This record gives sequence, C-alpha cells and structure tokens, in this order.
Amino acid sequence: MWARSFLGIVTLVLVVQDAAAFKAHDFKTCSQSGFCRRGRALAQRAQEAKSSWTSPYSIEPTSVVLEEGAVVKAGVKSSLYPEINFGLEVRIQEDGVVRVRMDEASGLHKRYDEAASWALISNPVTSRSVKWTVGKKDIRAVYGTKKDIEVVISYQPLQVTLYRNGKEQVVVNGQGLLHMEHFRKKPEPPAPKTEGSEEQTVIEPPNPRAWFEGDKEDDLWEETFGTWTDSKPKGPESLSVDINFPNHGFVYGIPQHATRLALPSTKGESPTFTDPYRLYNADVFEYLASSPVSLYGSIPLMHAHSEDSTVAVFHLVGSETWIDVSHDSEKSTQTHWVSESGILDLFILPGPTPDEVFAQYARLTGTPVLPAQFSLGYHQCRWNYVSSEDVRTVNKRFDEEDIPMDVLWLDIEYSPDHKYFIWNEKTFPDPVEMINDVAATGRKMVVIVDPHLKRDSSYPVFEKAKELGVLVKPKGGEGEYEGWCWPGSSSWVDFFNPGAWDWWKSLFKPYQLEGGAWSWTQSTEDVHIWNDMNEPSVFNGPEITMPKDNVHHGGWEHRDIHNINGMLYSNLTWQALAVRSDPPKRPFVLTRSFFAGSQRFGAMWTGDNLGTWEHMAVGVKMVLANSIAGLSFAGSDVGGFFGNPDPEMLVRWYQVGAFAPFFRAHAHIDTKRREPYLLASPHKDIVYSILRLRYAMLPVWYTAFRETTVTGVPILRPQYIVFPKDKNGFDIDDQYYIGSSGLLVKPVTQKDVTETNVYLSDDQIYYDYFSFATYRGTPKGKHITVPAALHQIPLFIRGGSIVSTRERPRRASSRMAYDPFTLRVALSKDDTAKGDLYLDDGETYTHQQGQYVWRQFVAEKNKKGGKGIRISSTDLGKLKPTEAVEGAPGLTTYDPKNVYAKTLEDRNVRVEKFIVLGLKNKPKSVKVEETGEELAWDYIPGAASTDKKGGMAATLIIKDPKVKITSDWSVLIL
Ligand code: NBV
Repeated sequence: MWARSFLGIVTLVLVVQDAAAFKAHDFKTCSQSGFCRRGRALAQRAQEAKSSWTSPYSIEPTSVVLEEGAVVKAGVKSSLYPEINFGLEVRIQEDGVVRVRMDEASGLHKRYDEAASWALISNPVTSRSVKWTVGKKDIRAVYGTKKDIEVVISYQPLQVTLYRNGKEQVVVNGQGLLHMEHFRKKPEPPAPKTEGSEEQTVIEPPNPRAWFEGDKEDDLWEETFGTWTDSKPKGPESLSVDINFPNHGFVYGIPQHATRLALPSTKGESPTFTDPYRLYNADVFEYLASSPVSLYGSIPLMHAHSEDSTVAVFHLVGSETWIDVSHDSEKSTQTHWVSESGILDLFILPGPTPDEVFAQYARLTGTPVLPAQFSLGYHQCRWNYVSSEDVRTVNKRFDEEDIPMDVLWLDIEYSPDHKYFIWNEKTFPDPVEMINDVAATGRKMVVIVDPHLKRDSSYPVFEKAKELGVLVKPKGGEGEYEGWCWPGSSSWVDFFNPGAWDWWKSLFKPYQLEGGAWSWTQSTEDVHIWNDMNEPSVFNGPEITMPKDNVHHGGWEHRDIHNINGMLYSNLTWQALAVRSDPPKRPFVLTRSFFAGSQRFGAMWTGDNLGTWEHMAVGVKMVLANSIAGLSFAGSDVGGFFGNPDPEMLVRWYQVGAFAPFFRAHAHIDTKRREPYLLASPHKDIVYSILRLRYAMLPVWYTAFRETTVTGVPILRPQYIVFPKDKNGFDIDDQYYIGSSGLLVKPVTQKDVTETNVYLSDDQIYYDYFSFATYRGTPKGKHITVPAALHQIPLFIRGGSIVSTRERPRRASSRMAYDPFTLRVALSKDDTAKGDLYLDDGETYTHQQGQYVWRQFVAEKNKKGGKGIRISSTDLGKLKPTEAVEGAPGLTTYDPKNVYAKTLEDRNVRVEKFIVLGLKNKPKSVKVEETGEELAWDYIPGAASTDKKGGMAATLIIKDPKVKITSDWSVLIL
C-alpha cells in the first residue's frame, strides 16, 4: 500500500526515480560548463606556450604596504586588462598558516566574500611576531620555531611560495593560471535592423589577449543546459588558480567523490578521469562507483603528502569549483582550481606532519562535535517503517532476538503529503506514545525533516516562512521560488536569512510555545533529526538543484552560496535541537549535504549507494576522504540503498558498517525488508556477533571521538596519517586504524573471499583481535596474508596498545553505562603497552565542566621489583589537556571529585578481566600491588614465539581483578 501511494505522488518524481542507472546527462561535464571550459582553455594555452607562458598578473611594487607590520597589502594588475585593479592581502596566522586573499578593487559588483563567516569558527589571529622583508622583487618572511619556513610573494609575475628548509612545499600561480574574471558591462545588443539602415553593429570582440575567456559562444552572459537557462545577471566572474606541490606525489581530500583516497589524475599522461573533480553539491541518482562527479557535499581542502612532509590548501569558496589534478613526475603534483564566483581566500597549511595539518584545519573550521553516546550505536533505518505498529514490531523483534540497537529511524512517509513535522494520522495515530515506547527500551528515534516546504496554505510551516519573508527568491528577487520535490510544488527556507533562525529553532520545541505559535508538540526529546535533500535537491531544477540565479538574503545569487547551503540547514537544525531542552542535551543531526565546518553539526552519510561490491568498497574510501576533511562522523548505508544484497554481501556490509564511525543500515522503499533478524543462519548469527562486537567496542569509539574533538585528528586513520614516512602506505585506502587505539582493520569488500592481504608498516607485533595469532611487520613494511572467511573480520591490535571494551550483551548503549570493562593488553616487542579510556554521561554537556573519567593504562616492565610486568591506571583528567587545539570545545576544566566519576565509583564500575597478550614467560603470580591481593588467572602458552615469523600469542587471562575504573591501581604480573 505504501509503495502504491508513493507511486501515485507525481509523474515527475517517477521521471527522476525510475531510471536504472546514473544519468550522466543530468549533470554537467566541464565542457558543458562555461567557466570550467574557459578555465581549462587557459590551462591549455599555458601548456601549449610552454616556457614562454607567464602569468599576466603582477604586483605593483610601489603599492606594497605592510599594515601594522603584519599584513601584506598590494595592488595587482593583469596585463590582459590593465584598467582593472585587484587587491591582494597576505598574512601569516599565529599557527603558521598563510592566508592569501585577492579581490577585484572597486569592481562593477561585489564578489561574494562571506564563505569564511559560515565555515570558520572565528577570525584567525594574525601573527605579530613574523617579520616581513620588503624587497624590490618580492616580499618574504621566515618563521617557525626552527625558522625553517619561508613565504615568498614574488611581484612579477605574482606568485606565492611556501618553502620548508629551502624546499618548495606549495606554489600558488607557479603555472600562471591565476585569473579573476572582472565584472564588466554586458555588451549592448545590436540595434534592431530598421529599413534602410546600414549593417547592424557587431558586439565588441573578445579581448584577443584573453581569448580563453571566450566569445558569446562561451556562456559569459547566459548559459543553457538542457531545458534550463541561467540568466547570469552579473556576467562572468570566475576565478582560476593553480596550486602546485612540486615535492609531493600524493594528494588527498576535496570530498565528496566516489574514488580512491589518493586522488587519481584528471590531466597529463593517461589520466584516470578525463573530467576534473567537481565540487557542486548534487543529488546524483545511482552514482557511479568510480567518478570525479560531485556528490552531495563539498569540502575544498586538499592534503599533499610525501615522505618529507604533509601540507594542505583550503580554498574557501562556496561556488561551483572544478579541480584538475596531474603529476609531472611521481614526486610532484599540479592542481588547477576553477570556481564560478567569489573572492580568492586561500589558506596554506604548512604541516609538516599530518597531525599538525589536522590541528591547523581544526583551528580554522572547528573540530567534530562530541556525539551523544547513543549515536555511536547501531541505527536501524529504512524507507520506510510505515506505521507506529511497524515501528513497535521492529523494536520488539530486536529485543526478542537479543540484539543491540540504539536508534529506529523514520523516513519521509511518516508525514502526510510530505509535510514534515506533521504525522500521518492514519498510520501514526499515536506518535508520542510510539516514541515513548521506543524510549522505554532505552532507544531513540530519528525522524527526517527535508528542507522543501509544501506550498499549501494549510501547512503552518510553509505559511509562517512565507509570512516571515524567509523563503528563497527566484531570479529577479521578487516573490518565492517554486520548485518541485516530494510534496509537489515546494519552496525552500533561506537559511542565510537571520530572520529564519529563531523561528526554525522554535519549531522543534516539543511543547506548546507561548503566544500559540506552532511547534512540534507531537514529539519528544528522544527524537533526533535527519536532514536529507539539502544540496538542495529540486526535481525540476537544473542538475536536480536550484537555479543559480535564484536569490538569497543579501541579494546573493544561489551560485555564490550553493555549496554552503546544505551546511546551513544542518547548522540550524542542530541549534534547534540544542536549545530545545534544559539542561541542554547533545543533539544528533544527520546531514547528506555538507561543507567545510559541517563537522560542528553532527554526522554525514555518503548518500544513495548501490547494493554492489564496488559501492561497498568505494564507501570505505569515501568515508576516509570525508574524515580527513574534518567529517569524522561518517558512514555509508549498510546493505546499499538501492537493490537487494544477498546474505553474503549483507554480512560483509555489516562488517564495514561496524567499523565506520556512523553505523546505519538503510534501504530504498522498493527493496525487500532486510533487518538482521530476517536473515537465516549462519548469516544471521554472524551479523548478530558483528552487532555485539560494535557494542563491545563502544568505549573505543567514544574515546576516539573525544580525541578528535580536541585535536581534529580523524577517527579513521589511513596509513599515511599513522606512518607518514612509509611511502608503501601512501596509496592504501582499504585498511585503517581507529583513533589512537592501535586497532587496525581491513573490512572485506569482495565476494567469495577466504583470505586477504594486510599491510603492516612497522617492526611491531600485530595480534589478531579474535584468535590472538601474531604477525610481525618489518622496518620496511610487510604484506601479510590473513584468514578472512565470511565470519572473520581482519582486525588487529598493534603491539603496544591497551584496548578497553564492555562485553556484556545489552539491548542498547544506554543499558551499558555501569557495565564492567575488559582490557586487552597487547604487549609490544619491548613488553610495553598504553591506552586511554574516556567516559562521560554521554548525553549532556557536563563534561565541559569537568564531569568525566579519563584514564590512562600503561603496561611496562616492573621497575620496582625488577621482574615481571606492571599494568597501571592513572587519571589523565588531572593533566592539562595541552593536546587540545584552541577553540575546541570540551576538556577545559577537570573536577577530580566530579559527580559523574563518583557515580561510577559508587556503582563499582570496574575492570572484570584483563587479557594480556604476548608475555614471554608464564607468570608465577598475579596481584594487585596496592592491596597485595593475589588474583586468579589462566595462562595459555604461545604456540610459537612472537618472532619474525609470528605465531600464536601467549595469553594470560586475569579474572575479576576487582580494580575500579575510577581509581589509580597497579596489577603486577610476576
Ligand atoms: O527520503 C527518501 C530518500 C532517503 O531514504 C535516502 O536516504 C536519501 O538519500 N531520499 C534520499 C530521497 C529519494 C531517494 C531516491
């Protein structure tokens, strides 16, 4: 019945939905986009001219001023248009990041310069200690603790270069492709031919020196794609810039694309892709598993990496952008960025390690938010659970089968005619009771709220938005833009308009507002929100989105802010949930569209993937790419959104999902139901054990999240982040480490696999998490073959790590708050190990006032008695959290007597088991040092020594040591 009523909605929707595959003709290629074509033509011209090509842009030496001794300001001219003036501004921030800004001075119009106000957490502080030296040909500054960094701004041609130890790291305009199309007057149309008049006047020919800007064919003043014409009221204003990394052979980032983590080339000799990577948030139906096509969200951040250093560039522009990547040798990378509008606002992040790049980026755009504990559990979703009874049944089935789950989701069919916030009275007659029933089992619900508002006078949300005048306007700026989406004729709230903010926040209050204003009273604080379709997706719009000449607050065109739009929606939804409860609780918001800074507003997922092995595999790479661009809280639809995965594929997909920060199963409305309890054995049992494993590992995930909220270092860490000097790992993107836990996982994403290959970078022991088999890396790295049958997940603990888990099966994470811990102590080759564990109430913000428990566990040779191993627990909260980047929320204060810690102590939350791996000898006794109490233990000798060949680790299991998680203690293995 649901499928049928859905099918009846609109024919147009069917047109969008019924295709069997990616519809290439819905989306532009570079050659179909005027400014991209012009940008590439410029690059082509430079390439053909080879060494005779120089950039037409130069600094006028007499114009250079040093404002307050810190900000370089200079006038820039282009020989193509000598009458046009540009202004350049370069500053070095306190952490060494270089910011380069360029704008047209007193142009005919203003260029959009507000991207920074949405993406950055604050205005970065300019360093006052860096000294600039103004010369005749350039201006330069040397800085850094070792004075190893130098920035040189050359005048003719204009070029900005960052050096470290005399080696070029980042070169801006080294290829001379900088070009800012200035605003110009639209040529008058030829006078109509009157009888007897001479031949009509010809439109001014294009500037021959700037032929690549094109003539009228090149879409300067109007651009047609399919049946849509973009009126381009301000004409051309694109921005091209090349950024070279002469000493870095690998580049990563600029999500979101379905491709490898190390970005394949798009130009040069036999490029992998022939189109540039595009950043233009788009709802791409059945996207390809390998393509530079832009998907859903955009983050213009690129890492460049070599054995020597990691650097990054963050090109802060919110308009459509295309990026070419090429390599003129294995060791260098050239990139060319072409954006449709906006100023040049470029940040050069000097690194030189991946961790420093992450901190530098986090200081700009913020760190990921510490999520509510429940959101790290398993999420059960589908389009759609069709009634409150359906919801109750699914919830019950999980309990009957004794499998954990934290969140049940509702997709768009809960609302009549897709009027979000309103419940379909027939199918969801008792929403609050339903939510409370789910909450009674310790679980939450997530409900979708899409950004399109049905244009219906009986829909209070639309009516109020209209009355407030906060809807996006059509070209010309009058009235309301009307487009087509799920509800039929729709309009969109303009979240760039501050007038919309308080009203939007009020909508989510689950109680009647004073003055009778409408709010979602049919909801509770146990409901969290899913923001979909926020690219925005518009079924009858160009490239399934809004026309670029639509008008937003401040008169800006949609083209200027398109890529930022989705972030603003989840930002406001996040704020709405944050203010709905007192004392405040941490919201959960899932977004499909995103921009730089979206990490501050919750989780993202990779959109509508297909139930294929290729999509499963590329999903892992996409999550890694999103993670390095700040969005750690990421995952892909488990099972694949489209299609019906067979049981083998579903099992593998659960393995992938359980090792992603965001773990949600989801499915299209046309697919067969595939909740885990519908599987038959053995697949069902395997999936159950995966779910339980995820729950056992929640302390690992939560601790990893805490770390990223203060450091910005992502949760999922590919090889180049953990071993930045090991070049053999730079191209590996199918295995990764989880936070600082020492866990290394390689999810299997292929059919019929019984074993797989894992790369170990270092000369260390790696323990199979399940069997305790050992493998040994070498200083030069080593590929090992490991068992990977369907029930096996290649998961390893790196020697030197202590991993905390909670192994009592529970129905939801909320039921684990006082459960005891198991500590896996994986000894390094030198008999040491270390690990930390972070806990708080998982719900409120009291951790920001010091209400948390943060322990460090250390295993080392027993110094005191000379013999044996000593495992100890100390309070990390007492230490100053020096690792935190400024502006990071969280651990600024610590209260050692905090109420949270006291509760855990009173409830005797303890370690119930130690599993010590890799002991060299059988112990004689095991005791608690402080009390002298002897502990019970079992010892299974290793099957072979943990030598170069590996073998089976000696395993010591210490039973019920009765040490509290909140106390300092030491356990001696003698
Ligand atoms: O709301 C329906 C779906 C949703 O299930 C999916 O996760 C989103 O990515 N939504 C897209 C709209 C249309 C999908 C064809």
